[in-house]
Amino acid sequence: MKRDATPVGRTQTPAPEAPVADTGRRNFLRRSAAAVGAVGAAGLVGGKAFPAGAATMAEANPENLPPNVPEWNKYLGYSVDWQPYGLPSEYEKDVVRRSVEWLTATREASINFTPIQDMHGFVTPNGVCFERHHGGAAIVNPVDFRLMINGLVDKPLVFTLQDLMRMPSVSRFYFLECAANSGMEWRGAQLNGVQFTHGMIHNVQYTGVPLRTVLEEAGVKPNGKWIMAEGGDSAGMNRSIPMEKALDDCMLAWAMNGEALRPGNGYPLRLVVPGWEGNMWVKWIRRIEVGDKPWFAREETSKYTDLMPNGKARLFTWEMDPKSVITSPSPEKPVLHKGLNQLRGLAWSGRGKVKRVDVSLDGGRNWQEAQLDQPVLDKSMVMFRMPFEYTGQELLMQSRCIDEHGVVQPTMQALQKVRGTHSVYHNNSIQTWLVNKNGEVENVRLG
Ligand SMILES: Nc1nc2c(c(=O)[nH]1)N[C@H]1C(S)=C(S)[C@@H](COP(=O)(O)O)O[C@H]1N2
Ligand SMILES: [Mo]
Repeated sequence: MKRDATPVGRTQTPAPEAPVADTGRRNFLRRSAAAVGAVGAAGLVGGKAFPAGAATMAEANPENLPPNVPEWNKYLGYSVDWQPYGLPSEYEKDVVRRSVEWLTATREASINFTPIQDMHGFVTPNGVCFERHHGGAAIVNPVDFRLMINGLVDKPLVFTLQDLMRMPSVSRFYFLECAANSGMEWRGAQLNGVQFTHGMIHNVQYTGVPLRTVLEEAGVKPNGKWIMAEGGDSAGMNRSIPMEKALDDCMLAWAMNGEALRPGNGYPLRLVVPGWEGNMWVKWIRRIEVGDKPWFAREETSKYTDLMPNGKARLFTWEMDPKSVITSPSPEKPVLHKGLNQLRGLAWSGRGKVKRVDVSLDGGRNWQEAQLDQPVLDKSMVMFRMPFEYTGQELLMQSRCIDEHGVVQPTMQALQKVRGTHSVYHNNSIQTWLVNKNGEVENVRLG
C-alpha cells in the first residue's frame, strides 16, 4: 500500500501569527465566574487559539507505530555532508523568533522575541536569541573592524579583533534583558503569549576579554570616572557606564555559546554589561571614550528613563531586578493531559544569583518552592521546575523570584505603588497565567 509521503505532525501546525493587543481587556477579577467566562475568547488570534500543543494533538500515522517498523527505520539516511552547518529538525520549525508588526514604526528600528516557551534549559540557542536594533543590523567585515579607546587615558589605542583575541579571555554565562521586556503589561494583560510578554531576553555563554584588561592597557587617568561605549551601526548607539562597573565584570565579547557572535547580536564584538539593562550592551562596538562625567546620550535621557508618579523621570536605572515567568504552561503551551504534569520556567536577577523561586497555582494565596536546575550562576538565567496535578480545574499560575540579596519579585500592585502607571521600562512584576477548564492558558491580571 502506498503511503502519503507528507510527514505527520508538526508540519501541519499552522505558523503562529503575531498576537493582537486587546487594549480593552478588563483586569481579571479573582475567581469570579463571570470574569472567567469573559476572558475565555480573548486569546484568539485570527480565529485560532494560540498555536502550541496542536502538534502533540495531531494524529500519528498508525503505520509508523509499534509493532510496525517506522518509515525512517527502513531506508538509508542522509550522508554526513548533508548539512555543513546544522539546522534544527524540520519538525521544530515553530521554534523561531517572532515580531509584532504594530510595535514599531519601521522594521529596522525594531525588535523580535525569543521563543522562551521552547527553551529546555538556561541556554538560549544562538539562532533564536532576540534582537533589538535601533538602525538595523550592521554587517561588519572583521578585517576592517577596529576598536578605539580615547579620552582620559594615558595612551589612546586602536585594536584589531586579533589584538583583542590575543589578550587573556574568559567565558561566562549572562542573561541580557531589554529594559522594555514586559513593558506593554503595565497597562494590564496585553499580549497573549509568553514569547511576547517576556521574550526580550536571552542567556548565552560569552567569550571575550574583560573590559578592565583593555582599559588598563590604555591606562585610565585618575579623573576618568565614566566610559562611553559607541556602536558602529547606523544608529551609532551610545551609552555612559560608570567606571566602577566597567572595571568590575564588563567584557568585550566576540563569541556566544562557543561560536562567533551572530551578526544581529553584534558581530564581531559587543559589550557585555552583566545584570544591567540590555540597551547598555553596545553591539558592533567601535569606540570607548573615557570621561569624568556621563554623556547624557539619547538612550539615557529621552529613552530608558522611568517617569515617576511625581512627574520626574528616573535616570540611570541600570540593574535588572529579580524576575521570573512560567514558560510552560503558557498561552503557547496549553495543558494537554489530565493527571501529573511538569511546570517549567525561567528566573533571573541582575543583582546576583537567584536564591529561590516560588510557584503558586491559586493566584498567590499558597506558594511552593520550585526546583532549580544547577548550576545557579551569577546574573545568569536559572530554569525552575515543579510537578503539578491537573484535574480539569482552573488554575491561576504565578512564579516569584527571590535573589541572594533577599529582593523579592513584586506584584504589579506593589510595583505601581512605587513606580506609578507611566512607566515603560523595568516591569519585573509577577505574571499570572489562567489555565481554564480546557487546559488553555490565558494572560490575565489579577485585580
Ligand atoms: N550598536 C547598538 N547596540 C545595541 C543596540 C543597537 O540598536 N545598536 N540595541 C540595544 C538594545 S536596546 C538591546 S535590548 C540590546 C539587544 O541585544 P541583542 O540584539 O543581542 O538581543 O542591544 C543593545 N545594543
Ligand atoms: Mo533594549
